[in-house]
Amino acid sequence: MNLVKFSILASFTIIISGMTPYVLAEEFNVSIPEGTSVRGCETTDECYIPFGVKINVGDKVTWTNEDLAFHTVTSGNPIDGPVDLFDSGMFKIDEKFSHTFEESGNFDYFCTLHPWMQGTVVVQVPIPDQDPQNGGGCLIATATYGSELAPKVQQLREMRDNKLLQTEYGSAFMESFNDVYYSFSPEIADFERENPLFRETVKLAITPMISSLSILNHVDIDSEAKVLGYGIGLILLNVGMYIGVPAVVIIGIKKQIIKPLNL
Ligand SMILES: [Cu+2]
Repeated sequence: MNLVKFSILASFTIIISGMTPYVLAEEFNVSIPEGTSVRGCETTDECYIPFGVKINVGDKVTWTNEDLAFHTVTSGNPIDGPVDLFDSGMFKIDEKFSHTFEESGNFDYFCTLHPWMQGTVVVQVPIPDQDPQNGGGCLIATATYGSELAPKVQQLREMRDNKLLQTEYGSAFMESFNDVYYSFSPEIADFERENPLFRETVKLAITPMISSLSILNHVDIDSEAKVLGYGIGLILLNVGMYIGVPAVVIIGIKKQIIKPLNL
């Protein structure tokens, strides 16, 4: 029963969403150049180089102290003070400090010893690859249908790129969806590869959903209201298919079993 619930939940999420590419975590380097312990670097934003880095959720930033003085890399800003996210403490020449960013957002940091030293890390949810040649495939759908080139997977990708990502609601949805999806899809995809029975279960579970999504490929979605309307419509349709129909069947079976007992 748990497996069934799990499959339904998993398939729901995939389907409604489309697909998410799997992006490997990267490391970004920031240097603390020589001379930053004296004011001046802040006028050219060169106390941390680069003073701003843009990364994806899951990426790591490594700071290297290339100055002769001690410095810190402390989340927060000199006006409001440190924020409890990361803090290198004092580190000296050639020492490194790393932090992996697990959430999206803008994170300012500064040096507590030299408050003019400020930098920022912008962490974003990975944006799906728009290149159809190597557009990221949904991990689960790909594992389920065996290949990124399988028609069902292609269908999901097209829907994501041509419909969802063209609208604000759609993009916003994909962004929050990616946050959740990333947290479990690699495990499910791996499990599917090792377990053919599970793969068949997922396939059985998600096929009706993907088919219902194909409606989107045949309608014009040119406004925010429409994407919202079709989105809600599809969710309701799927709730009906996946919860309504089984519920009716189960209630029916229960009645049949209970009736004789009542006699
Ligand atoms: Cu410093």
